[in-house]
Amino acid sequence: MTGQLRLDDHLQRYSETAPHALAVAAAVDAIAAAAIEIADLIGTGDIADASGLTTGRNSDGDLQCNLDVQADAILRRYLGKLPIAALASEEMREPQLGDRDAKICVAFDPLDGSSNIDINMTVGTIFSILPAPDDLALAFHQRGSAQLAAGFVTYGPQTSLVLTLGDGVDIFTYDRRSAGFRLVRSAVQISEACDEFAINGSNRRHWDPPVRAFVDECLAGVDGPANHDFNMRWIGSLVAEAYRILTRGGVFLYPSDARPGYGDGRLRLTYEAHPMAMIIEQAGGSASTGRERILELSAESLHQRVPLIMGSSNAVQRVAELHCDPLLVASVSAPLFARRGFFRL
Ligand code: AFP
Repeated sequence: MTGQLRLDDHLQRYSETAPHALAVAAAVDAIAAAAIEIADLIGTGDIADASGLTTGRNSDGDLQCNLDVQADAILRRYLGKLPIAALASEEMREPQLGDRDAKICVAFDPLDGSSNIDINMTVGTIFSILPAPDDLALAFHQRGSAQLAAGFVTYGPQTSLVLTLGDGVDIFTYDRRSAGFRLVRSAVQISEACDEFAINGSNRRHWDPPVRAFVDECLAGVDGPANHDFNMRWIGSLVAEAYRILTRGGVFLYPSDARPGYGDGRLRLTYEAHPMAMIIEQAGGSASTGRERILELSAESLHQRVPLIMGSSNAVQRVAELHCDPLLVASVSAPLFARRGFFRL
């Protein structure tokens, strides 16, 4: 049964497979240990002032709560004990260079979705593990396809670690009785077909036409070009959306939009989109900006944003088709507008 395999046994087997594997396994083990401490901290909520109240802004201007800072410190404490060539975090202005002889670099978002903490919703830690380049100044300018491993932890009803080591996606859930992560799902696969879409619909007036056309197709359901009814979700927590897609398929969109500062969307390439894209593709899905495959991209700056459309490959492909073909957008939109007088041009 999958529930018997412990994470540390899984990592032990992997660590013997390649020269960098031992370093990758040690980093994942450290992140898992840090996650248990973070989960305990979040779990106390306002009892221990582990609230989501904002205390300021990080180096990139994002609102920051005390738990963002505490989670960042916990991860850096555990990872700091390992030989790591370069470390980067959403809460750090610049990467921190370390052991020049180390084989790996690690980037992470210590607490994604932290604006959900006060409403007791699932938040998470996202991480990306890369090979250490000869020139460490290039550590976080590598293409997403260079990643050796990627994963995220959900702090929700379960504390679960979603992990890819480059050979499929496995999910481990923390077992408080035995104080260890246990395998609950192996070789996770995302269905090609899509029954659910996730986007923050309040931004509709700011979207580019291809995104608006895709969402309108979903809303038109069996009455429109998709000839299929969809459900909609928006949790406001990337890790929760990703976990749902890994569980029952679907598509997540955080596109660029016309709001100031959202010309490249909201999500960061290095420590959000790259790791999520590796996980989604390893599970048989797709991850795109709408025009380019996320894993083909390399960051020009550490906190660079990128549009992210990820999940069931049929849906991601449809969004890409709409981005490539303005005539298709027009043909999709016209009947929808005509049929739905509210949008009559
Ligand atoms: P926070 O970490 O500031 O809560 O942002 C979470 C997030 O980066 C991602 O997890 C969500 O999918 C997305 O932002 C929600 O963005 P909106 O609040 O604009 O819907």
